[in-house]
This record gives sequence, structure tokens and C-alpha cells, in this order.
Amino acid sequence: MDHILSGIKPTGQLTLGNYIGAIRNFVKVQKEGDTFLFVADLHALTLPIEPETLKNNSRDLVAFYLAAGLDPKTATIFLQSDVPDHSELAIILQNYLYMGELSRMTQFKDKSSKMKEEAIGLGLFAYPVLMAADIVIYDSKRIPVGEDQVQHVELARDLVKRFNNRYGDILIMPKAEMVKVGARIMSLSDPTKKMSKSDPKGDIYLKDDIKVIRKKIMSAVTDMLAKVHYDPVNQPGISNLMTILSSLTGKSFDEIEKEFDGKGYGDFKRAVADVVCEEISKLQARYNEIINSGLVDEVLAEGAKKASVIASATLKRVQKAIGLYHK
Ligand code: ATP
Ligand code: LTN
Repeated sequence: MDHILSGIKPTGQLTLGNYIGAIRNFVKVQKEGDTFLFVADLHALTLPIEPETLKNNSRDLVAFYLAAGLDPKTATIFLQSDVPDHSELAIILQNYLYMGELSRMTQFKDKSSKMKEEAIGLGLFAYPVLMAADIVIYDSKRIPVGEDQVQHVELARDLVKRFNNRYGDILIMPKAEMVKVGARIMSLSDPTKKMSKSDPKGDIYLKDDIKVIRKKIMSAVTDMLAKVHYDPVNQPGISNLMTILSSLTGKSFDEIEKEFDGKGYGDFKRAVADVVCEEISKLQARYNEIINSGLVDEVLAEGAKKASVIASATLKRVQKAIGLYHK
């Protein structure tokens, strides 16, 4: 069975983008292989975060994984920091990724461009090294992610090629996969920018009050063209709402265009709001049952045990291959 792996960093409140681009897809694919889903808490440290916030976000993320339908009997759910082998492997792998390629990563450029040089941590720069370690340590073949993370998976592929050329067939080649519709949900207030949890403008949070969500959708930025039509260049706002609607209902863009032919944006936005609010209400109801039930800690303890078995075997294999004595 193929190994499937992904993670989300607990940097903030989960957004509708995280849900559509990542979590819902995890739920869909979990039965198609041996699935490993983790909370990338070490990655969350790459930008300043309060200890309490990190803790709460991590717990929340697991509760949302479960609320969305991830089954701990099917998928191994754990905290990255509970399996220290990731970090040990990253220390080794950092020697096979280079400054030039790391500095070309879009995420690094985006995040560091807003910072003073003196404040850019090494962890932010080396982010893809740890991410590559996360991936290869489970012999993962399929990596379901949103569009913004594909570049990091591509870099992990370069690393595997480089490493295997030097040492033989030691690491498994991973491949990123994205949902067909919704791999890049845009901000509702600026539909040329990605919706992301560290940028509160135009986000829909999974924990938002349902009334607030409705309001946000009803006031989403659109255009003057008065036509529900999929055209991300000229109608980015409408196209983004169509993407959200299509991904949650399974309706094609054609069907949506026909359904709203001759209708105003108000009607269209109401329809989008109805669907999003229904989906998130259900999610919140399950989340509320889970968050204080003790289930999160049970799942994490079990998950770390299962993950460690595979992680330590891969780490040994790598250590041996590169000539670490005594391994
Ligand atoms: P941050 O703002 O802290 O960088 P983020 O909201 O971009 O965080 P990540 O933790 O980087 O989220 O991503 C978790 C997963 O969700 C990844 O697979 C990522 O590609 C996906 N994802 C994030 N934002 C979106 C989006 N707007 N549309 C679709 N998928 C997304
Ligand atoms: N960088 C990812 C989180 C992440 C990840 C991974 C995803 C860390 N390690 C390994 C897939 C595979 C993000 O969502 N920002």
C-alpha cells in the first residue's frame, strides 16, 4: 500500500482554504493507503508564536482533523515534535539541499520579504529541509497539499534524486497531489491573494461564528461585470466564490454559470453562504463534541507510537547508508 502523508502547521486559526485545499482531501484519500497526518508544530516555530497559542492551535488542529472525518483507526495522527526522528533526519538532509535552491522558495521569499534581515530565523530558511525529512521518513509516495506547498514537495523530490544517486535506492520518491478544484482559495477581500491563516484579511475561519461567515461572504469583493462567470483573471472574486461552491457541492463551473444565468450577485452570494455555513456548522458541532473529550490526547499518544516505528526504521536506513558508524 502506498504511504500517504501530509501536515499542517498550527500557526493560527484554520481557514476555509485549509479545509478545502487540504483537510477535506485528507479525509477523502485516507483509505487509499497507509496515511500519516500530523501537526507540524516545529514548523510553526519558524515565525514567532506564543507558547500557549502554539499549544492551543495544535490541539484545535487535531480536533478539526477528527471533526472533518479523519479516522484514527485508518490514519495515523500525531504531532511532529512527538517523533524526534524527523528532526534528526533533517540534520542529515540539510547537507543535501543548497542555499541557492532554498532561497528561491516562494514561501521563504514571501515571508522573509516582510521582515528585517536580522530577524529572519534560520528555521524559516531551512523550512523545506524539515519538510523533506517529514516526507521521506515515512517512505511517503503521495503528498496531498494545497498549491502553495507543491514547490516544497518538488524540492523534496530533487533531494531524493540527489541522495539516491549518491547512496543507492534508499529513499522513496514522493509526489505532490492537489484537489482538482480548490487547491488555492483566495482571500474574500482581495481575491488576488491566497486565503491564509496568518493573514486575517478576507479569511473565513472554521471557528468563526456562522453569522460572521455569512456576512463575510455577502461582502466579498466582486466586480462590475454582473455575470456569474468563471474567469480568474478578469473576475477573480466571482471565480473564487464559484470555486468554493463547486468544491463543496461537486457542481461544475458550467452548471453554476447556468444556474445563476440572469441572476444578481446577491442571489449567488446567498447560495454560496448557505452551502459554506451548512458545512461549517456541521464541522463546528463535531469539533465542540471532541475538543474537551480527551480524544485528542488519546489519538496523539497512539499516533506517535505508530509513527515512531516507521520513522526510526527509515532513520536507521539513512544513517547506515551514509556511513554513520555503530548504526
Ligand atoms: P500560514 O498563513 O501560517 O502560512 P496557511 O494558511 O497558508 O498558513 P498552511 O499551514 O501553510 O496554511 O497550509 C496547510 C495546508 O493547507 C497546506 O496543504 C496548504 O497548501 C493548504 N492551504 C493553505 N491555504 C490554502 C488556500 N488558501 N487554498 C487551498 N489550500 C490551502
Ligand atoms: N509546509 C506545510 C506543512 C508541512 C507538510 C510537511 C506538508 C510540514 N511538513 C510534509 C506536507 C508534507 C504547510 O502546510 N505549510
